[in-house]
Amino acid sequence: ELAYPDRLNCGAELLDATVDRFGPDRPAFRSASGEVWSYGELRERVDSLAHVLTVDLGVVPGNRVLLRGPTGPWLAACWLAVMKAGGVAVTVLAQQRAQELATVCSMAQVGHAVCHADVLDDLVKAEVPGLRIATYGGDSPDDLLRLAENHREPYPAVETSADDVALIAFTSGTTGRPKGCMHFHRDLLAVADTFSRHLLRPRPDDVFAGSPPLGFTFGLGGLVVFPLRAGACALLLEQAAPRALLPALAEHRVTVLFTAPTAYRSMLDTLGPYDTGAYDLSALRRCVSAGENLPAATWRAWHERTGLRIINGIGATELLHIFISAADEDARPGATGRAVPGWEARVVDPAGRPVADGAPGLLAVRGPVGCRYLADPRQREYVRDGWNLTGDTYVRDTDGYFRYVARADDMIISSGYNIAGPEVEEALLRHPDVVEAAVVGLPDERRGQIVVAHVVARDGAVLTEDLLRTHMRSELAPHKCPRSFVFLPALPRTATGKLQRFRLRDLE
Ligand code: 3SK
Repeated sequence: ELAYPDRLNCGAELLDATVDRFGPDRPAFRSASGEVWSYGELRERVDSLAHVLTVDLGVVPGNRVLLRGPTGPWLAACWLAVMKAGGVAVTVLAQQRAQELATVCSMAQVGHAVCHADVLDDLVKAEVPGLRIATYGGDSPDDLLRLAENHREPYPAVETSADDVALIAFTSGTTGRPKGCMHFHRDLLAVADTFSRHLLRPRPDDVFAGSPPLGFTFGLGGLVVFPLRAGACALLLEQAAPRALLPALAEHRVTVLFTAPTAYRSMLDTLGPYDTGAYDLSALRRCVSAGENLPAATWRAWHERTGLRIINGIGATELLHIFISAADEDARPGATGRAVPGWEARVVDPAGRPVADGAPGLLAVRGPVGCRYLADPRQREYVRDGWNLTGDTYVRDTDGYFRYVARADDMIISSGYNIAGPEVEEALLRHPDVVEAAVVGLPDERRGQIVVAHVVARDGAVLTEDLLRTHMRSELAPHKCPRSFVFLPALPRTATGKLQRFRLRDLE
């Protein structure tokens, strides 16, 4: 049971309390260029920024402040400054364009924005009425970092309530319709005190790194909240594509990695078939995968190559971070894991009644963080009787392990058979020349739907429809085998790396 005081400011808890516990000298953030910020330096910078926000920009507690920039120590410092000033951070991705930014600002009633100078254009183009924009990282005389030099004194954190909204995070919109999810100060600590504390078990000498951006709660949690809560260090990489990730893991002796299944596959491709080759990954001790289903084949290949057991997990922007997972000896390839301590999970039918173990149904979870959409009627669909329905179809085994079947609306019904796309994708990925695979159901007069596979072939491989058809017949029952195959150079993904199946359906 998590108990937090009524007066709680997560910025103060993550930063000031950590400095009090571990002292100011330990490293807090690093950047790819090798720059290191100690906890003491981080606190000074955050406090100066919090003064700028309140004195120069007029932010008062409760104001919503958009944060936009590439992942890096300054973006993380701005987030902490907004927290300490009692503001509400509205996080977006640096890649989001004018129209998307206009939508987010209007939905979240954003009055202030802190934006990196390099990505200012789209925010200006968004023409948000009344928006006060402050830039950082540029050469303007009123750049935030220049203004911060005028404020050297400590900033006492605003005494927010544990239940005050601290963060509005937007779902990445795999279906093209974003939703704003509100999270309280206590929620930010709760995800650290459940998943991170019990599964990740970080140490103060850990170095965290990964690919999810800070505008995605997977990244904000894994690369800022969890390391700070543990007094550890985070390497914040602006360029975290898989090709840049491997050298950074080796060079900075990263110990805890957060990334998605595609990045594990692409790193495996670079590493070559037998060992980790040119990359010294010997410091790595924790590898987390979330954001998408992790196929058993990817888990096994990573284990074979590095000796490390990936900590698979399922999380959601609505619930902030990971709520089902398994680590170490408990990890089971092909399963997501069990409910994280502090969370409950079950599988239910459309009426909300639990189904028998082994039968597929809708995943329902509840725990210290709940879904609170910003004025969206879909709230009623997501939360029923206090349980959050994540939109995933799952099976629970008798020993409490949860296995992913598909997104609930991605089940394919063909000639009366229920077919789970991920099972077909796993079989496609077992072909040595397939690097990415996505399966969708397309309308068909005779069968209702047919299974169509979209495949990205390994560079230089000669892969034909006939070869794949033969492979699939040896892997799966005939009704699950794709009727047609489409070869693509890459799969369509959101900026947070999630597959956009609706775009594959639209291809036809
Ligand atoms: O979207 C997800 O899958 C996710 C995973 C982990 C943590 C947070 C999120 C949003």
